[in-house]
Amino acid sequence: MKRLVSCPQDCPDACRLWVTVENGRVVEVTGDPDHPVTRGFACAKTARYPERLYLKDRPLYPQRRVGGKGEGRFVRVSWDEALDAIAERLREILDAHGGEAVLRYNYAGTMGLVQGRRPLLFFRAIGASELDETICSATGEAAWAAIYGPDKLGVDPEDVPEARTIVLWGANVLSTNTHLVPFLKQARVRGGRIFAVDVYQNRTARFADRFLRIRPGTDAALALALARIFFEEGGADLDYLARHVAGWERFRAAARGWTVERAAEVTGLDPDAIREFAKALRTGAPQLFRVGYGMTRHPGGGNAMIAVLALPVVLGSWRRVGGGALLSTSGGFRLNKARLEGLHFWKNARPRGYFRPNPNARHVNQIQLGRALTALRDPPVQALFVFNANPAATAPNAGLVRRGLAREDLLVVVLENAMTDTALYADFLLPVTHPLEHADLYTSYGHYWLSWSEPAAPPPGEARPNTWVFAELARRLDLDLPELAMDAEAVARELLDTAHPFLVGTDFDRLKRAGSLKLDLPKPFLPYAAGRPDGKKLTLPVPAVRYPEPDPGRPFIFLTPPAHHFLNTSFGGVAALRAAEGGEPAVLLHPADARRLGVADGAYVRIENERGAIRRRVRVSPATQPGVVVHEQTWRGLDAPDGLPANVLTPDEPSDLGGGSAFNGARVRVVPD
Ligand SMILES: Nc1nc2c(c(=O)[nH]1)N[C@H]1C(S)=C(S)[C@@H](COP(=O)(O)OP(=O)(O)OC[C@H]3O[C@@H](n4cnc5c(=O)[nH]c(N)nc54)[C@H](O)[C@@H]3O)O[C@H]1N2
Ligand SMILES: Nc1nc2c(c(=O)[nH]1)N[C@H]1C(S)=C(S)[C@@H](COP(=O)(O)OP(=O)(O)OC[C@H]3O[C@@H](n4cnc5c(=O)[nH]c(N)nc54)[C@H](O)[C@@H]3O)O[C@H]1N2
Ligand SMILES: [Mo]
Repeated sequence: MKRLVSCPQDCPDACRLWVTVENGRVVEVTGDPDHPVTRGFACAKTARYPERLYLKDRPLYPQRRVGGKGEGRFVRVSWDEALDAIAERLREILDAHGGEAVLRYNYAGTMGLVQGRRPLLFFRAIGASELDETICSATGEAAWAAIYGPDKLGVDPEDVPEARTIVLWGANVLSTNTHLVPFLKQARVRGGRIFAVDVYQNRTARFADRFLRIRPGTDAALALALARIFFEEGGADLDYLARHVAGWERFRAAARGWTVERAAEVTGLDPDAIREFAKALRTGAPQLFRVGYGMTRHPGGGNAMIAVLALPVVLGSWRRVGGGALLSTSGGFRLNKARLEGLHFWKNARPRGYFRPNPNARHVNQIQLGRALTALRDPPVQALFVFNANPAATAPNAGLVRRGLAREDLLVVVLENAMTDTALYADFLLPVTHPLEHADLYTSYGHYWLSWSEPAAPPPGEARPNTWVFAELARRLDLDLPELAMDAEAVARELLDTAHPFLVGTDFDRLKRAGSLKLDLPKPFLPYAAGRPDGKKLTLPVPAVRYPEPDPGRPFIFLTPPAHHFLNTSFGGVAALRAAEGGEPAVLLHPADARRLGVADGAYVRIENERGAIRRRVRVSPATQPGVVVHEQTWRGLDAPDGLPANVLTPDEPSDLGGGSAFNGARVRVVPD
């Protein structure tokens, strides 16, 4: 039997996949040839779903901890036993400390709106601490909003073949957005030129026609120098700026200080390479800037992104099909989310029993989970529910996260369909369905297709969907939450009940029949051709240029970008994908640094800073640059030689904008082992 489903992963591609099922098990996965973005190919990761779904250590039954915290020793219990015990402890906590003593930690293990977002309603009902979901896109979002306003509307990837100069700026699309590549190749066939701006020579850098290897965290300097050239030598669209943009004169004045020579000094780029890049941009309209979040994951990353996102505004690129910027397309999906996550409880709900919605509940920034678990008082966090995430590996300052998870008095409940570093710390490990085993509605952040997905195969063991687990807990707390009992189809109908013009033609029945439907975007789609979609002007703020200063005590920048064969840690259990990544985590070290440190290719080093230390094998490679150690992500601690994830070294101080993560701001020492 074959079924057409949506790929649930946290990835811009949001593919449609054909899944072959035999004897109730998924045995093969291929890309849907009829989907205009998936175009018939599955990536290296999803092709491995047949292994990923049925890993030997997948939790199949509810389990209760018997060993010490973090040891991962469990006994099987029944669902009733697990849920009764969790509910009893929750009642004690709610009685003694109130709702804020309960914290959720969730992210995008599934992009499905039902299993991804609906569980939040349970936490809002009991007045739990709020989690600010900042780990990935918060800084980029804030930078986008500063110029373009609240709606994130990127260039339609299907228009990319129209672009003539394409910049892949801090976006390793050959690994992280592979379904954009056919569009890039089409643009190239039509005469388009492709530039990559990155810190190390990844797959995208090798694919590009020109690669600019920039020092980490210095993008604002390059962007301002380019802007200066556009204003002084031509390219700036003064008509567009005058009509549709506020603040551009101040931006122009700020750029004036950034000569090519000064930018070259800061960025480490060759001045002629900057001039050539500027010339290609100002003479090669339409220009497309495909920007990634990598450059935002720095202490000054938000402002760096503002500087880069200003370029298509200065050039007036948005006026032409294929021109502009593409960070995310998520703002196109104007679903009716009023009731999805329980935010409506904050309006006029009357408290009764444990139903105590609290619009003033304290906020916990997710990148500071370790601090929240170890330092918060009044009340301390007493119960943590983890779903759709693996923070013991993926959150910054992971050593502190682990110390928090190891607290004897903290109830840790983990909902999982795979074994993870976090699951090892669970008091109760609850088996949940994989998204190929439940129905859900999917949007995308890399294209404009909405999709509906039905289960391809039955769940193994006693796995249940997230929403079932929270509905059962709600019942045990006498919470009357009919929303948690609604099936996925009913939730999807509610989400699609909107009058937004992008969704007028998309009712649920039509979507169910088609499987996937494109939003009704205006044709041609030129969202910022005449200012913001809401009629206001765009704004060009003056970016604060802040780049890494030398730090003799910690001379290396520790860069942790995504690995080609992983999707965060979601495929970490698949041996073939670990093998494709080299079998064990390794770091790239530049030959000059390796010589200086006396480290040979294949040797082990200690990488350390004030937060902790990890042991890794070295690959000596000119793909990185002197002073930068690259550790591709995200390996589970479970698979590292020392049992520790790279994130024990990364900072939990937020970046400059939006409270987002600054993983790539980590500074370290490298010591031969
Ligand atoms: N194969 C694979 N695909 C994925 C993922 C994965 O783990 N693996 N993760 C998914 C997720 S959750 C996300 S958010 C996206 C992320 O996808 P991307 O946006 O591509 O990834 P980033 O982490 O943002 O890093 C992109 C690039 O930024 C570079 N970079 C880091 N610092 C700087 C800098 O200061 N300046 C410049 N110019 N470049 C810099 C990194 O070297 C890296 O090559 O990918 C998704 N797709
Ligand atoms: N050093 C460093 N760290 C990083 C990054 C980096 O660039 N550098 N990237 C960051 C980024 S961009 C992101 S987005 C975060 C991601 O970090 P996480 O959100 O922790 O992502 P994953 O590790 O993939 O964990 C998702 C988990 O959800 C589970 N899951 C899948 N479907 C379901 C379901 O239906 N129900 C439940 N309960 N679970 C499910 C999967 O099995 C998986 O274990 O990591 C961040 N961490
Ligand atoms: Mo992400």
